Amino acid sequence: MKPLGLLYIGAVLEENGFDVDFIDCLDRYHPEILKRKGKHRGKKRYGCGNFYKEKIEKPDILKDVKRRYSRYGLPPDIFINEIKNIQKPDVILITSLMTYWYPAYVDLIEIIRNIYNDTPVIVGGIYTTLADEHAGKFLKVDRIITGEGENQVLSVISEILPGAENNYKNYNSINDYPFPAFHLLKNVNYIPVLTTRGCPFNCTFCASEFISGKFRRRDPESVIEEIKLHRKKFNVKDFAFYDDALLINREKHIIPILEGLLKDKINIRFHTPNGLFPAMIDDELAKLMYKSAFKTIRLSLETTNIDRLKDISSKVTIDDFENCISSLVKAGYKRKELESYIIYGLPGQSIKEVIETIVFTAKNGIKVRPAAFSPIPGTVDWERAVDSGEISPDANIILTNNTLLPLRSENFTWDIVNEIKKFARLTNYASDLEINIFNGSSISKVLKDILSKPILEYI
Ligand code: B12
Repeated sequence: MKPLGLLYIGAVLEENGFDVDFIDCLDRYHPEILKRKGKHRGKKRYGCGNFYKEKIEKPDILKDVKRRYSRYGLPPDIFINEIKNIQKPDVILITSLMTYWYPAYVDLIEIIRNIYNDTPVIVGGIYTTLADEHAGKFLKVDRIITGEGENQVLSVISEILPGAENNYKNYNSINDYPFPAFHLLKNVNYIPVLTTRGCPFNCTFCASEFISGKFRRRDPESVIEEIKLHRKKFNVKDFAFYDDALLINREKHIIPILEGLLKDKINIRFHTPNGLFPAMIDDELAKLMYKSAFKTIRLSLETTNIDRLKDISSKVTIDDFENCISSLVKAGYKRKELESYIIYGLPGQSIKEVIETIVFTAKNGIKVRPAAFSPIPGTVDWERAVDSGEISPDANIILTNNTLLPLRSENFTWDIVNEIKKFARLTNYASDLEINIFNGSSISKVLKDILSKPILEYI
């Protein structure tokens, strides 16, 4: 989870003559963090790993929830040292990610205000874009920016900074943006890449449309140049695509990008933590992905309920999904190397549907990653959640956290969510061992001892 948006903003500022200092609050390798890490588990494959966290007091609204509440990333004392160690800035820029992390932005701004009371502070990002009114109320800052920031940051600085120029560069297209300023990070162990902005689909639960606007693709040549440059500059092998719709217009986009990179034999690996559209993957693309060393492949399935698939956006059918798996297997992937995202907790969704979807992925021999629904204001599923009484239109944004689904849903209680996760772990384990646990074998009987009644009823 790299702050890619802020690194784009950093690059724009540097390109326009600013000196930039950068504090990464999610730096897992900060020397002070490493000293304190305690139970903090170490590195995982491909540059992944756990964030440092500290248990903190729960906000009142969560007092009765029997779960720990933690702050992830740099604790305040380390952050304060960091900010005191840099030269007094003329302007402070902050990014925001998930909306329901807003208490962290509030705390951070309070700390900054205690140190630099008269320095202008500008905040942008996903939270300010999706919840601008809320941000305006809760964040004590000079400016709140919504949407893409590359041009806006320069015009806002021109307005609010005494002595700033007003003839900064104007970026006419995403191809004009400089490459993100990864050199500002202390440890670059993998690199995120964004080859497009936005998404042409309009899934009922997704907010991409409000964040990124119209779908746009970068020129393949520029993406190739960026990846080659960063491979060399930071000596990293792992590249993670952050695109919403990486495979759209594949003939003109991902295919030339991958073919261009293969020519140079630069020894890199790709990861797709944000799901791929299965309908776009046929034998040809699967072969190219295998050759290009795609190592983490996550496919957006969402559900096997045909009506819901159509309702969500019609971007995938069960046939598309099965054809995609068979193309990937033909290309050389083992089934256990493939993962599918499924969603649970959508308004009106039954537990049965979710369990059936997990069973479907397990029968296909692939892994499943269940993702809890997080209602986002403005989306179709937000309206549905409001209409069904699951969430009040003026609910505290904290309650939209995906982890808090059981607080909103009558069906998806804490026990059921735990059972779903346990069931998914079990089928994933079976996928690792390459065994089918649904064929009436003695193993399938053991399931009865492990799983609770409500889940077994659906198998
Ligand atoms: C890549 C991605 C991920 C990655 C990592 C994200 C990251 N960077 O940390 C992964 C796959 C890990 C991920 C996971 C999840 N994600 Co996600 N993800 C995205 C995605 C597709 C792109 C985010 C991104 O990096 N964009 C690229 C950068 C360049 O854009 P940006 O950050 O918006 O920055 C621009 C502007 O905002 C602005 N800007 C930003 N900062 C600043 C600062 C200043 C000062 C200024 C002026 C401007 C500015 O300028 C930037 C450049 O143009 C978005 C959807 C989207 N299209 O935005 C969802 C999204 C953010 N994810 C979402 C969700 C729900 C999740 C999950 C909860 C899914 C799940 N159920 O498991 C998990 C949660 C992870 C967690 N730990 O909590 C939701 C957020 C919902 C919310 N309530 O906030 C989104 C919006 C998708 C959706 N469903 O609509 N995600």
